[in-house]
Amino acid sequence: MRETTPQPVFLADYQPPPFLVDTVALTFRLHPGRTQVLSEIRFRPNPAATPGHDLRLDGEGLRLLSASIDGKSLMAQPDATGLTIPAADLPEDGFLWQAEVEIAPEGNTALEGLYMSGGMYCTQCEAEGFRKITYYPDRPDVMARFRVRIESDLPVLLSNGNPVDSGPGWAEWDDPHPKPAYLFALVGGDLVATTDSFTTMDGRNVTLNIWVRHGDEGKTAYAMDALKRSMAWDEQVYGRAYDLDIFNIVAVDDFNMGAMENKGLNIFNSRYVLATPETATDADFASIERIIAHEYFHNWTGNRITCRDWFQLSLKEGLTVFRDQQFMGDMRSHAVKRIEDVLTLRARQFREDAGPLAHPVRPESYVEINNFYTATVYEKGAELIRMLRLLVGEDRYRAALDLYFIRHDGQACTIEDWISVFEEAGGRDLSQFKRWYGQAGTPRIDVTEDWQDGRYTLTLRQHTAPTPGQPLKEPLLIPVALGLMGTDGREILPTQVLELDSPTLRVTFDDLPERPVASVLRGFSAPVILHHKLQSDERALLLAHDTDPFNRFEAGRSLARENLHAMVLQQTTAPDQNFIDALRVLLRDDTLDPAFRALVLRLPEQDDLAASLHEAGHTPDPDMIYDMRRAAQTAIARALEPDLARIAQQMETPGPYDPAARDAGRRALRVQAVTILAHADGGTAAAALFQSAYNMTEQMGAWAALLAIGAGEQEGAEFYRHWAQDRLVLDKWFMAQILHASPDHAVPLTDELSRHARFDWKNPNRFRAVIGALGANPAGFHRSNGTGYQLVADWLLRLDGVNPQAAARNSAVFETWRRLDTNRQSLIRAELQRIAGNPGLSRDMAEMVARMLG
Ligand code: 0A1
Ligand code: ZN
Repeated sequence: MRETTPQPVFLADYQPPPFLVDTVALTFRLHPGRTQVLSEIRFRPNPAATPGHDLRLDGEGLRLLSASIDGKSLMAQPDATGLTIPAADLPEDGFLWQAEVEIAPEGNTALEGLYMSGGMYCTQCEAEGFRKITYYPDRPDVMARFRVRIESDLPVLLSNGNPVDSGPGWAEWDDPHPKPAYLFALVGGDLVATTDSFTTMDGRNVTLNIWVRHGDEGKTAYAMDALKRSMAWDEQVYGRAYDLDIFNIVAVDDFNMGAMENKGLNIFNSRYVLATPETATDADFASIERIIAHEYFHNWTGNRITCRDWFQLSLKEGLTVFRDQQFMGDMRSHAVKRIEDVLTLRARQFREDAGPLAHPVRPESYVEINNFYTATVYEKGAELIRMLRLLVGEDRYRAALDLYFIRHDGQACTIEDWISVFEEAGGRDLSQFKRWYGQAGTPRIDVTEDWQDGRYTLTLRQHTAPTPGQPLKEPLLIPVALGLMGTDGREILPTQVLELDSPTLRVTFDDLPERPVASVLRGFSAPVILHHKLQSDERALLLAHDTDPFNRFEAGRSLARENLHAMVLQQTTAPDQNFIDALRVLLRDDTLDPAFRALVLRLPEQDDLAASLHEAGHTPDPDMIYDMRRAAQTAIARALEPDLARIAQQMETPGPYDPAARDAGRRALRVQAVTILAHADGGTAAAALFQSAYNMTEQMGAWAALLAIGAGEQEGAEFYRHWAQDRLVLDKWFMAQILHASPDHAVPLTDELSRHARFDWKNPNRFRAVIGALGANPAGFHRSNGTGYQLVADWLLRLDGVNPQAAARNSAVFETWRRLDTNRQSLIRAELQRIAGNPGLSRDMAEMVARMLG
């Protein structure tokens, strides 16, 4: 709870730690209300810091029982955030700190530090949770060797590193790799493991365990398979092998984020581990594969090489996201993966960059670091690495990474260290590129064309609008991949990469036989908003023939967006015939990957339309967007009914269920076809699919299609009866109803479901499935009477009292408020002010609402 106004931390104020830690020995005597933590920490003065500092240790919510230095007991007086030992009391050459503290994991609802979930002990220490376990210099640039003893009657006791020994009621672990405290982990519980093994390229035999609650052991096979593929991939592609004898993964039900890369002991939100064909959708399987890989890849990019301070968070997160994207592309389809990644980037990161929460990939200040685990740090950070690779080429990218691993292994690094290896291995100056890390906002590129006497000229202009705290923007170095297509659909010029490094760039092409159609920003070569006016027949040409699969998709998407904009602005009730014709051609092209067809067939989401209308200078009206999107679906459904029905038949997968890309793509197209078809056939095909489905993908997809046309009540009841005992499937039951509720029904339904006996609001997954789902239903949430805003604000305040981090994350539903009409703006402002004025507000939430109110 807030007692004084929290002070921001600034990147510019970084100072090296005055003391380093060589070894840490911890003993845990686990008890729900009174866990004792004994620590023995060997400190020595940091030669890189000025001498004579006091020793400052972080510590929050700890009951200090005793403390000593070199065996001499101390009367330390902790304050609210830690304790200080005066320099005069510290031996000059180093010393042993010993302390005993008591903590209460059962009362820890914030899920940070040591807490309990379903009778099991677990930890979450990133970013600053270790200070809730014991007194320590809780900062990533202090790296130490940890040895841990756990005492408890629970059968499974785990920590980082390799097991040393164990007996009845105790276990000891030793981690030979120095690590920051945020990578510490401990688990104690009555768990069951799926066990396998992996032999590394340097011959190390590694035991792999996935630990789950009894009863869940049949749901771990896919996660284990993904883990082994991740380990092999990192060896093949990056030359990185695993470095311990054991790798443990534990699934917990109460977890604020997706998962955590603790050294040798990854802790996962159970939704990213547990899956069977009957309980998990293809999207769930893909998330499991990606997140298992992501956490595993952190072993090198995050753990062996970590961050100097939390401003450098993207050093590990942007890079690890980029690596998991590469892995998923290799496992599945690069084309489809790229499209999906760009859709996520636009939906989450462009949205963040366009509003009051915009911040650079490397922020310059923060109040609460947990508020900066954002799409910008993660997804935009990954885009910066993708651009670097494009700018230096694949071979030099690999050379730069080799250099990074050799030079910085065991260190806590900065973005400067990262850029330097690219400058050296890439052989070029990247000082202008580095601006991407410091400048917030999504650049806009305007493309204009000129065609005269066989000479074709393209002009590119870049502009970045001001963002909070950054009124002036400098030109960035933007790689723009470009190709030219002839009107007969053949490629005239294969892809080349232009470097737009000033406000304007002009390129000319001579001796062309005809005016070409330019395919700009192929592969989405930079995270920018592209404005390139084309005629709809030119877009149709790119949709049909572009050699770049991303731009093929993009041409279809632009056509869809332009049609929907026209419908919203002119209030016409149907899209153009040529758009529908283009969709028909695509639907009938059986040479195309079904997953690709499913993506093109999907209309831009309501939030995408609101953002693009706003970008074009309009005030988006959520109700109108909802109505017009539905009208477009109906027009498409009527026009393409026979084709959609044929696809729904043709894309049947015979089973047994295979989560791999081929069948997943067929299911995606089938569900998409049935979803659109529901707008013409009243849901007949969807209801039939619901009944015949042998997997969760089709069952959920069919039910969602029914919900979206106001049907599906009976199916919902059936779904509940069947799945009420499966907590992850129950999340889907809550979420789907709210997500697809009609605009006037969404708020009352959310209110009703928030009173449901199974709405366990302290569980972050369940909270997101109910309150979060309302925020993801734009026309429902933005009801013009403000009831959606009130309901969400009430719940955020309630959650803030028990789990500030989760509450603050969920508060970002309000981030788009300034693009709305004045009525909605004043309703939201009032709610944000109501939250801000709450006396016991957490630091997390206080920072979020202050930034949103600007
Ligand atoms: N490093 C993890 C994400 C993570 C961050 C913070 C957490 O708790 C505050 C938990 C997990 C990852 O990138 O997967
Ligand atoms: Zn990560």
